Amino acid sequence: MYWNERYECMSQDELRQLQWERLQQTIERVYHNVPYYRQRMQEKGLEPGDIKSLDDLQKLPFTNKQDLRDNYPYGMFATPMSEIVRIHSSSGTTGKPTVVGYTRKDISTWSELMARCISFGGGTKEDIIQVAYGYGLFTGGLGFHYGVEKLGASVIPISGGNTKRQMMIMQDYGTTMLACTPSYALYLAEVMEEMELTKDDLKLKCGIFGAEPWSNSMRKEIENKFGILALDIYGLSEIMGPGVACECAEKDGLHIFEDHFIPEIINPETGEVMPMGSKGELVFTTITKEGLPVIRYRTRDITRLIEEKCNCGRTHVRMERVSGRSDDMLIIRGVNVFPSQVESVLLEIGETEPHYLLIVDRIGNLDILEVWVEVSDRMLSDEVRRLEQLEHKISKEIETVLNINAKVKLVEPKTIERSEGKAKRVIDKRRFE
Ligand code: DLL
Repeated sequence: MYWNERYECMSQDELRQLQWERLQQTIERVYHNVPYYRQRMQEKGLEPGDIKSLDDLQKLPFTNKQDLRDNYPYGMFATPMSEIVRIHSSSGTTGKPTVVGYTRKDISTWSELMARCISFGGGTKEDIIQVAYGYGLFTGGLGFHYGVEKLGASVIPISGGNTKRQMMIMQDYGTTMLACTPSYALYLAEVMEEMELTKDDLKLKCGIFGAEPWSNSMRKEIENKFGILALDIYGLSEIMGPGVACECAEKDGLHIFEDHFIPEIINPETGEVMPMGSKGELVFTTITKEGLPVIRYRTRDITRLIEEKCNCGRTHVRMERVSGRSDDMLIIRGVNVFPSQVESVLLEIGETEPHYLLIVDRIGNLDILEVWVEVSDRMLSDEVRRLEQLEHKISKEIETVLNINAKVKLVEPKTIERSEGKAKRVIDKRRFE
């Protein structure tokens, strides 16, 4: 039933001891190998020896996405490049992406944790697992891929897209488990119906879905349409990729793999650590990573930790499903999008006014992004063809930069509501509750 019972069911005492040993090693490693961390610690008058217990972790400064970007591309790596065997990167920032590197041991840990996640859904080496997360710089595809191989199941590395073919393969190859974003799973279900297939034509029994927020009602819909168990998987590139936390079959929170990551919940406004059970921003410290160890990384994801013992017998703390973000990042069709990225595209083109609004909706099972931009009266009095050309140009540029399709609508001056405080740049009509 367990993939690695020794670690999954460790007693609290043993787990804290293991974390403490691993944390010390990590702090030594970053202090000696990463100038950024050494400098940040020195600014606070800290040396590795000043961290005397797990509680002292709170003395260390936070790390943000911006810190990774400031040290682009490899400045935060704690090993020479000769030890790095894989590079991924995350989308979702204006300008440069975040680059992450893995040593051979990091890849092995990641595969181990992914094998754990797949076994949470009942996966064994008998299974045939269709990985429909994107392969490439995104961590979803390859992260799952290596986990399936580690488990000894058969992987179908189909990547995302080509939905009819996905369904054909699912039917013909006898896929038993599916890995993709929850919104893509719903889209697959829709195409299944269009192809006049039913769940009885498939051998699917479980799906492991994540990389974007979803809800319990979406879970029910996916479970009913495919007749499967649908589990939530969480992760982020900076910490590892998928497999930082995953739901077990109890479907009551995601177990965070505490033998490799130490979670904290902080108040996103003040940075203070909050008591167990409070809702706030999730922060992670990695304690086994070699290539890119991270100390107190602010995920911006909002959740709550659940300390009570889980019925599955595993002892790792659980997190509630992510309920929002403390910044304005959106996830549209699995792609991380910051409104500022759209803003810089508009500024770059320079033919519009600086007022814009992103409207995100879900039509059928697909996320739709509409971008409203104000143009001057003079511009509006131009020929329709010129306006259409501009809409097209903006939409194409957004696609190039963000890798996402957007419908651009040029609107009259003052159409977009002005605000006295923070500008409201986004209307998200999707429901994740
Ligand atoms: O999305 C890694 C991943 C791949 C996770 C496949 C699960 C499955 P990034 O592209 O770096 O990495 O995006 C990380 O996505 O901070 C969350 O805001 C969001 N996210 C990831 N999983 C979930 C989830 C991958 N289960 C960002 N629920 C994170 C809600 C999620 N949000």
